[in-house]
Amino acid sequence: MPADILIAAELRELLPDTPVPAHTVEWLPAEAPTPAGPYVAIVPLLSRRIAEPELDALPQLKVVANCAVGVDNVDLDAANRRGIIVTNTPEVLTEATADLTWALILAVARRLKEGQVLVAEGGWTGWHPTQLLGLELNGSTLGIVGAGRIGQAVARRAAAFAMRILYADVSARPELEAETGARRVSLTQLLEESDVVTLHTPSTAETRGMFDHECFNRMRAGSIFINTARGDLVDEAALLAALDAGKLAGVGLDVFPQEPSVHPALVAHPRVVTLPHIGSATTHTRHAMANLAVRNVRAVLAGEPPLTPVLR
Ligand code: 8YV
Repeated sequence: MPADILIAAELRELLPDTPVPAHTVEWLPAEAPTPAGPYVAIVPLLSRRIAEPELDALPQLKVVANCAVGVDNVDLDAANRRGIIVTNTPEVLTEATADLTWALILAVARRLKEGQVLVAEGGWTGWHPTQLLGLELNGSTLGIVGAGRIGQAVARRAAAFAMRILYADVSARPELEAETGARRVSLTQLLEESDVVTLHTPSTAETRGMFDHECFNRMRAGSIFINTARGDLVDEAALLAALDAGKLAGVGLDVFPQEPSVHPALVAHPRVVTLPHIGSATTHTRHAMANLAVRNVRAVLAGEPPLTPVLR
């Protein structure tokens, strides 16, 4: 049977040989363009753009099962116009991404990159009472921009560090407030009062570039900025300016506007921790993401409702 399903080749080792019974898979290498043909389903990674030209070339397509919670690589309106279902992989990656956010918060607050370099390069001459002093999280304020699933999971972990929690979101989260004491405030108040600001909003036409000069100017002197959401939420020039001006004590980034390229000034900066987009990179979570994407394909092809549709 000719292949009728396209799946990103990088997912092959996470999936069974025949992930969708009665269908044949063409494993699509990262560097290969999206082919034209009578394929009925595609499981792309975030790195593959699925927009008008790709959809025009796939006239039989029923479902785009993105293997990511973010769907900024998919033109949702173009899919919608053609009646193509788009699904994503929420829930399964929430805890892993929240963990990684905390890895960055801790690494930046306690200056791990500088400490590691000091030891590795032989510059450590001994214990010193004012060496590498960082931010005491206990009693500090954590500002969560975007209190969706991941933002909320980050907030729940803050209780263990006795942090005061603020969040800015279009929706109130009464359950989160009851559970963690988090308080909903405006973005402006959050920026002015937080010692650590962490981004958890999706990348949309409304949020792209939202973190600009004005936002960084409003942040407290000596605060910390963390982004495990999407690189294009941040105006990188504004971020670099805030670092140069000494406004930010440190920055932790897992995502960048032009991945996999990372601005050399960020890589070189002693107070900036840069990671290669590994928020969801645990064995458990990556298996769960790949399997959820494929279960969405199976459901749609069987004429059932998808498990995790992206609603427009
Ligand atoms: C993925 C992510 O690792 O799910 C997302 O939106 O950013 C990450 O969890 C990556 O996008 C896989 O395609």
